[in-house]
Amino acid sequence: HGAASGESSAAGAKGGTALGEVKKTQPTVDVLMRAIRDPRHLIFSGMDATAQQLVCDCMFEQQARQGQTVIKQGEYGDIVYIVESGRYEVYLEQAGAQPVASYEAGDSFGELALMYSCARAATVTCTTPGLLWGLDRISYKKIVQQAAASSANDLEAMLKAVAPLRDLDARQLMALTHSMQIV
Ligand code: 1OR
Repeated sequence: HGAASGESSAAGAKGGTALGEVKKTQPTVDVLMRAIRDPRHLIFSGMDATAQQLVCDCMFEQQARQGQTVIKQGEYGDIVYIVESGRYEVYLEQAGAQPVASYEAGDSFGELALMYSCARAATVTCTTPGLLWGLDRISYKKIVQQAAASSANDLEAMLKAVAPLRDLDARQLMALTHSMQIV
């Protein structure tokens, strides 16, 4: 299915495209926003509120069947998931037949392949029928890049207002903006 078949196909097949909004009910939005803001989910929790809202808007629905392998260790992966319902178990080839972790509503998985551009580090299977929400790699990248560009713009506007920096040209201002760090 989608996870193995190219970067945008999974979202495209569900009617969403990269950065395209997918309609959701309020209870689903509540589940997703709570999970996106959950400090355990590093892929989302470090984003600003605008980016978090975009993540929610862009997530697309994926039904999970009982017994389905949602993620297979070693494969290419381009979707991070939030669980709306169902139960999911994590297996590591190196750990044998016993699951090493499990997920249920409000949990998230599949972030490692997106954050570190690596193969799937574990297998995740669905043990009850369930509903997942996915964010594809292209949308994720665009959201992160937009957030970076927008904070660079804010910072540049702030620097422009600082009297001693008023004579910098656009190139110098940009160089300064990009060399600054949050401390
Ligand atoms: P992913 O994109 O690699 C598999 O696809 C997902 O399983 C992974 O992201 C995590 O979200 C999730 N090691 C690797 N992946 C894990 C692990 C795990 N637990 C959950 N996932 N463990 C071994 C650490 C040495 C944790 C065992 C408790």
